[in-house]
Amino acid sequence: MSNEQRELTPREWNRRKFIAFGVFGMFGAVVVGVRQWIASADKKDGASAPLRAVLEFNDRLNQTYKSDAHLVKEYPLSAAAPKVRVNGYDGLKSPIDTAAWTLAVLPSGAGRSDTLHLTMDEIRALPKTEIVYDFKCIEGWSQVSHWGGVRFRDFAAKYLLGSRSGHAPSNDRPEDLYRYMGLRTPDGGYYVGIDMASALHPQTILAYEMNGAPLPANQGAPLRLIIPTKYGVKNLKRIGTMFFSDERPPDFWAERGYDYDAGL
Ligand SMILES: Nc1nc2c(c(=O)[nH]1)N[C@H]1C(S)=C(S)[C@@H](COP(=O)(O)O)O[C@H]1N2
Ligand SMILES: [Mo]
Repeated sequence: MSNEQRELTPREWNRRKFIAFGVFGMFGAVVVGVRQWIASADKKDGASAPLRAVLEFNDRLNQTYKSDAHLVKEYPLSAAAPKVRVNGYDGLKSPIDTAAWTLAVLPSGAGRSDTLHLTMDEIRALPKTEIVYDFKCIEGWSQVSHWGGVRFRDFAAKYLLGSRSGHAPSNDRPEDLYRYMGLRTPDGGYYVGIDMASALHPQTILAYEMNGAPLPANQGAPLRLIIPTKYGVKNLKRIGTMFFSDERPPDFWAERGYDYDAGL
């Protein structure tokens, strides 16, 4: 009979139980100790110092992912789906007269005290960019799709939006930026908040074309947000109003329990 198959004597059993409970007990003591350390540590911004350190680490990681250096993968035109899925009709339920539409930009920061009303002609006059990328919905589907429009950063530089100073905004001067951009549909039926670093990311665009043609109504005509660094929920269709603030703008899906950032 080999050693492994031999039955253990009661003494050997006891010895094993003793070791097992000893290891278990030590593990438990470590868990309790760490919990007490976290609970007794000084608080910083409402969280104990050890937890705050973890949050700050996550924040730095997040900022790195949002930086200009981190680009979402792009695809050749041939990879774009000819028929793009439609998902989400909130804020799109009434008909839209795209000829009469204007984008309202609420006042914020130095230099502007009036609401700006921009026409599609003014927006189309800005440098045009295109992107083909894998659009991802939080519900679990994704699709390579092709969008055209103006980079948000070019738009913001032209109209001097999002900065406190009233100068062109830049991720190189985060202290001069409002923390968020808020967007909502003309009827207020759908609304999102976007952190400024992500809004100013080089792949974020105010899109007016899909597959080389003007946006269809159910895909956000005349103007929608395309923000490849975030899930579909943040890609608001049919933008009516834009504003900038340090407080988190109301966000339709965050109010319904989804992650506010919805970053990828
Ligand atoms: N106005 C508006 N924008 C919206 C939504 C919506 O319900 N209303 N749904 C969002 C969600 S969850 C997704 S996945 C994308 C879908 O974009 P698509 O219809 O062009 O595929 O739009 C986003 N933007
Ligand atoms: Mo979605």
